[in-house]
Amino acid sequence: MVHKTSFLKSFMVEGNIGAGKSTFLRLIEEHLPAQIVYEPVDQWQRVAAGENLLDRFYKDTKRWAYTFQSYAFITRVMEQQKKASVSVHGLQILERSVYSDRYCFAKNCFEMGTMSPLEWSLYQEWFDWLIENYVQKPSGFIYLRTSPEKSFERLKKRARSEEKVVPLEYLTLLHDKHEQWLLGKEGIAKSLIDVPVLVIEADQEFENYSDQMEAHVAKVAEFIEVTTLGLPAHSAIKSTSL
Ligand code: TTP
Ligand code: MG
Repeated sequence: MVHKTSFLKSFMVEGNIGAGKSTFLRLIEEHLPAQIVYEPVDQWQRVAAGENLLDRFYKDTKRWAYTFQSYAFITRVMEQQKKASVSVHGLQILERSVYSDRYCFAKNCFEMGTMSPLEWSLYQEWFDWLIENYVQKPSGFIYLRTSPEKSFERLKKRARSEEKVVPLEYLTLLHDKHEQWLLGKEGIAKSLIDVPVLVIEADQEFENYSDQMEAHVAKVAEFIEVTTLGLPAHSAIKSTSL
């Protein structure tokens, strides 16, 4: 999130937990002239007084969901602004956004009953105000789409200790939320409906497969070019440079 006066164009990489967003962005960073903003998950793991908020959240979700979602929002804003202030590019590509916080995670917490109706109502009230007044509309979403089973497999492989308790069922719920939001455009703010979405099918491994990754990079480059310059898709240059 950047203040509305920002000149930066921003694209958000979305997708389930373990989809491979960080890995994807590390590889994108090698090919495209854009500033990459990673999600501040390390900040969620080390907060004040030596406490780990991500761990608290998974161990007692009902107690910590609202706190976690509030802190996730504010740290995302802080990280993006900090990066924007030193950016040499006119373009940012971010790992996730305040929109997936809300339309996937916070909404899911409310539906699962780990966020109370009061907390959900407070969350939406300040969220709407901040979005309306301080958030620049994203130029596009890049949806790294995986099956819940593949996200689960990758999550197990990377073995982030706080996530030991995450079951496949939870990833399935979050997968459905991503689909409803990014593909179905269900229940989202009017201002987001026309934001273009690029779907990258990502069940197939891309980390050590340069052909696969090159194809993804080319798609992302074309998407950014078409979206920011308003060109018809077929006229975009099919190369990895912008
Ligand atoms: P993700 O934002 O999905 O990031 P990731 O690094 O797990 O994904 P990838 O492998 O694709 O890079 O989630 C980070 C952790 O934070 C994960 O345990 C889920 C949790 N989380 C929430 O509980 N609520 C939220 O709103 C967000 C954004 C994350
Ligand atoms: Mg990540």
